[in-house]
Amino acid sequence: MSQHFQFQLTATDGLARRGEITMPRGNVRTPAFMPVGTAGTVKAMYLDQVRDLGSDIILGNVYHLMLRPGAERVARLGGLHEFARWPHPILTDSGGFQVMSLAALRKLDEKGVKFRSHLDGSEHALTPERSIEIQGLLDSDIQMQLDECIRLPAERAEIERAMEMSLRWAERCAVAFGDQPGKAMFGIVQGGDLIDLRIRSAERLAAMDLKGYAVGGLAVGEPQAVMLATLDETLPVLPTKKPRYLMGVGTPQDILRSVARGIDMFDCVMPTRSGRHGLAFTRFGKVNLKNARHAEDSRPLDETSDCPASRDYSRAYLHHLVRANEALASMLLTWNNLAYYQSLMAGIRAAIEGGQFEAFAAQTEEDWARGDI
Ligand code: PRF
Repeated sequence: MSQHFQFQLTATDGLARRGEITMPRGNVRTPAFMPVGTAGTVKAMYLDQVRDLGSDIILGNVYHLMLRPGAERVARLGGLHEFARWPHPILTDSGGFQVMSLAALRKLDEKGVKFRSHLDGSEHALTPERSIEIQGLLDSDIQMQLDECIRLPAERAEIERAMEMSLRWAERCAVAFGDQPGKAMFGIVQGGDLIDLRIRSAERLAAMDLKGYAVGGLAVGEPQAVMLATLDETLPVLPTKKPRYLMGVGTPQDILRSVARGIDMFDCVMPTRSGRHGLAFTRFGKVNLKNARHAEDSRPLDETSDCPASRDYSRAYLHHLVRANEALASMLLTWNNLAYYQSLMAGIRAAIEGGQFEAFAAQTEEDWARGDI
């Protein structure tokens, strides 16, 4: 632990990096997967379980928390860590991306974004300064700049406009954030699938000397190959000594292939949301427990796992819970999925440390391709 936000690379293997973020609330081992705790809860999980699976940090959302219960209320109740009883690091997303995907009647200009709540239609506004203020009220450890993410495919002029505005918003967020030694504000590279724009965005953010950098605007409709090619061109422009976070990504395969290119941090709703929809991630790929072929399958999802949800319950029982729409179906499958994601990250970190990343990645992809039936 450290009074200052710091990042140290402890090993590299090819372009893959093993590192450690240290900050007052604890350390984050990278490459890291951050479970999504949108509304101050990782849905269907106790945060003690999330921690026990090896999560060093979770993600929270400005958009959801400002609408309900409200950032000022969370602050009066002692901040998000105290409110949710998660004393470890929290990263918060700035809100713009969620406004564009969830809110109604959005109006975006240079000042910021006005929108109506998806909950009750009430009117709200987010500016770069207000987003940072809210992240401060939540007492977030890693705060994200407000940005504008363009879904792909899109026109060059639109991608460029949003990228340039996101750069100006990064400056405003950096000023609003100021000097907070124990915390960090990350900039977000935008630029769609256009390499020259990505490079310009990354260069201008790098020049701001922020404490970390995210790559946004990917996994928004483009093929995986385009996402990976964009990382190939963007990451060399970012400073080696700062953490790099790929926002909203992804599948286990996306994560493995992005780590191979030098990404250090990920967040995604995939393990949690899929868990609530009957889908299990395992070492041998995905298992859709809704499928009738599991109705009398007495095998667990993974008998070799340390996670009770993966090891101790039959597929037949999980199938029954999913079909019966039982709360326990969501709980057990989310638990299994986060256990799988965090064991994948632990495997990745150990492989990089041992200089075996390429072999680990090949074996992992082979196991997924084999399937388990
Ligand atoms: N910006 C922000 N949050 C995000 C994204 C982005 O581009 C994405 C895109 N994959 C997910 N979450 N602020």
